Amino acid sequence: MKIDVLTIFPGMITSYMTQGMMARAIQKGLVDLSVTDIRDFATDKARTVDDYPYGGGPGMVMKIAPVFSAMQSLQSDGIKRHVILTTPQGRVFDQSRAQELATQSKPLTLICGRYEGIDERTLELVNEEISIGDYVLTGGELPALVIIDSVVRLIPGVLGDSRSGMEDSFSSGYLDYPHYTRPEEFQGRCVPPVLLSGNHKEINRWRTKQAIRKTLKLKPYLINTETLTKEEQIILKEIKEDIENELS
Ligand code: 4GM
Repeated sequence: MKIDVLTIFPGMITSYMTQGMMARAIQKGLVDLSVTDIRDFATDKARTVDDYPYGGGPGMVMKIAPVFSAMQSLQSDGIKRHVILTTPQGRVFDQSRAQELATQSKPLTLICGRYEGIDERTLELVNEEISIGDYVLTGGELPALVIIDSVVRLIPGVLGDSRSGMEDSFSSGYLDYPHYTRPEEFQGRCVPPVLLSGNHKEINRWRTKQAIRKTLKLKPYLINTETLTKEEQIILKEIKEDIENELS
């Protein structure tokens, strides 16, 4: 997957992308990342990328010209891109949008804004505004990295042969089931016995039940009762009975 990032802080992007799974994905050739410093496209001696807002008010606004030139330079290869601007105004990002971005064929371009905002006319270059949540940050770099990380881990081969992000628990629509590793007992706290049973059918059922139970408790809006499998419906009924029994 080809990913371009436009930013005035390229080091923020490269420092994250040269560690761990992201670095591995790049080494394996599964991700072709290029980071463009918007400041390289400023035309004055001071390499200015921001200016005062028309109409007055506090703060600075990111200028359109350097962003336009940086995009033009990218687009010189003639390849159509899916251009994302990370802003608080955008649709809030989630796992299903990550999946869609991971499976679409166009290269991804992420533009990171800074200052109080970006000149509105820059939106002409943008296919989609994405927000990572309803809060304001000093720049779009962290949101861009959040989006890239969540998309890259879904590319087949990134997580390794035995795991697939497309199959991970959140993709099933539920929160993850609880995990345990050695020791079997830590200062009186034991691992649930079913996990030591070696009975994989029972283990899978227990995990599904735990995942549904946790989701029902913490994020009930994630459960779509219309798309549950027969087995999930039975488990959900069981959970509701368990909860009632616990209350009485
Ligand atoms: C305004 C316009 C994204 C501000 C463009 C960016 C929060 C998010 C910025 C921008 C941001 C978010 C920078 N703050 N919730 N600040 O995803 O890039």
